[in-house]
This record gives sequence, C-alpha cells and structure tokens, in this order.
Amino acid sequence: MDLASWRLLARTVKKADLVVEVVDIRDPVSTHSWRLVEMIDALDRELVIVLNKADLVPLHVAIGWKDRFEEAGFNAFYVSANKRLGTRRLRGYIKHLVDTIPFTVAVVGYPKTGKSSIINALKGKHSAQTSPVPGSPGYTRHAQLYKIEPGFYMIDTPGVIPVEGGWPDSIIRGRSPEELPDPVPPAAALIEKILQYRPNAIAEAYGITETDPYKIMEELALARGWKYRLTGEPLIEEAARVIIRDYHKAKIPFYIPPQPIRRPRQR
Ligand SMILES: Nc1nc2c(ncn2[C@@H]2O[C@H](COP(=O)(O)OP(=O)(O)OP(=O)(O)O)[C@@H](O)[C@H]2O)c(=O)[nH]1
Ligand SMILES: [Mg+2]
Repeated sequence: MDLASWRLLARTVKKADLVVEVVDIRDPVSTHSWRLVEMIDALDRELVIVLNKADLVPLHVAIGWKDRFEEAGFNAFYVSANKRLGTRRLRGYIKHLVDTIPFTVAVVGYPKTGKSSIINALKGKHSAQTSPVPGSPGYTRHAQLYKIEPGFYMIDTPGVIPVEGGWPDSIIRGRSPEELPDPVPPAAALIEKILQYRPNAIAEAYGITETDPYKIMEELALARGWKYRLTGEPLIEEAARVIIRDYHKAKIPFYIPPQPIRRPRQR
C-alpha cells in the first residue's frame, strides 16, 4: 500500500469542491477505487464517476453501467473524451452540482483512464498533455490547475490512485509492462479475462485463433519474428509486452457487460 501517494491524493481532494473519478468503461469495476470513495466521504466532498472511453463499447453498455453506478448511489456520467461525446453535457452537469463560485474540481483516477483527455475536452482546446505510455512526454507528472471557464477550475493529477491488486487487475488499472519483472504471467491472465468476455478478441486483433494464452503469445512472437538469438525459440516476453500495451491502447476489443455494483462490506 502506497501511503505517500494516498496522502498526496488526499491533499488534492481537500483543495477541491468536487471530485471527478475517471474510470475506464470497458471494465469500470476494476478501474474504480472504493478506497477513494471512503476518502471522499470522510473529507465530505461531492463525487462524480465519469465512465470514459464510451466510444469503445456499445451504447446500451454505456447506459447500463451508468445505471448500475447510479443504483449504487453514485453520480455517474459516461463520455468519450476522444470523440468529444457527452463532454459538453458533463460540463453543465458539474456546474449544476456545485453551489459555489469559483469552484475547483479534482480529476483523479487510475493511470491512463483519460483524465487529461477529459480536461482537454471540457476546455475545448488542447492544453493538458496526454499519452498512453507512462514516462513519455504526454504523461502527467504533477498536479496542475486548468481554467475551464471563468470560475470553473480543474486539477489534473497523474495516475495518483496507487495501482494495487494482482493480475490482471493491476494491468487493467494501468500498470505498464515496463514495471513488471516478468510480463508473461500477467499477460496470460489478461488474455484469459479478455477471452472470457469476448472469445473472438484475440482473433480480431491479431488473426490468431488459438485460445491458450501461452500459445497465443508464442504464435504472436513467431508471426512477428521475435526470437531468442541463441536458441531461435519464440520471444514470448515481447509478445506479452505488446499485448499489454495494445490493451492500454484499446487495440484489443473487450468490455465487461453491466452488472450490479456491490460495495465491499469490510475493507
Ligand atoms: N478510445 C478512447 N481512448 C481514450 C479516450 N480518452 C482517452 N483515451 C486514450 O487513453 C490514453 C490515456 O489518456 P490520458 O488522457 O493521457 O489519460 P490520463 O488518465 O491523463 O493518464 P495519466 O496522466 O498517465 O494518468 C490515451 O491514449 C488517450 O488517447 C476515449 O474517450 N476513448
Ligand atoms: Mg494525464
């Protein structure tokens, strides 16, 4: 557990009148943080859960997840920051929820959920930098304040919710392959979860009809010519990294169908 990051997150939340938690609508339960909810409750702030990347799921799935989160007692809103869908309405929705002027909104969430992209979409012009790869130029490193319109401010934060959990959850929460000592078992777990919900996903992304995760990585390595120089064996570590990266870049089609949201009883 990363206490320093949680402390930093609390400091950001305290500066805000309202908090937007950005989650990935492909798997909103895994990319949502109950610990964040507890913190926001304790600090007595308003929370809006923004289900982003709605362009990657059918409309009924986007609506279904929004309904499930609302049934669980949350303010919820789906958007596509990239396609600028719903972002203008989100701006109005936030303005309705706050009763002070000026007000500040903290935008938090796991890495790569699209926090900076949402701020850009709300601002209407490109200002916060975005990137799929941690450490590369667009990656948000520090909390930054942006003016959306007079009296409406937003704080962009780096992927400040510490990535916790085993595989494949930590990957779905944005852990990059570079951070993994051995990317193969996490990639295998990710493939398994993807195939569980979308049996054709790997065939659609790579033209590989194999269903065993290790064989999929082997075939991908062979197809791309990645081999160990000495033995000529397929370099499945590289295939594993590519599959994880492709998941982050949304090149592998996948989503989880809407289901009821249950607050964990004891944490
Ligand atoms: N398909 C799709 N991709 C999106 C959407 N919003 C963001 N992305 C992509 O997701 C990746 C991460 O977006 P960012 O806005 O940098 O995410 P972030 O949460 O600010 O990331 P960190 O600052 O690294 O934590 C980028 O490749 C974006 O293009 C969306 O609505 N649809
Ligand atoms: Mg960012």
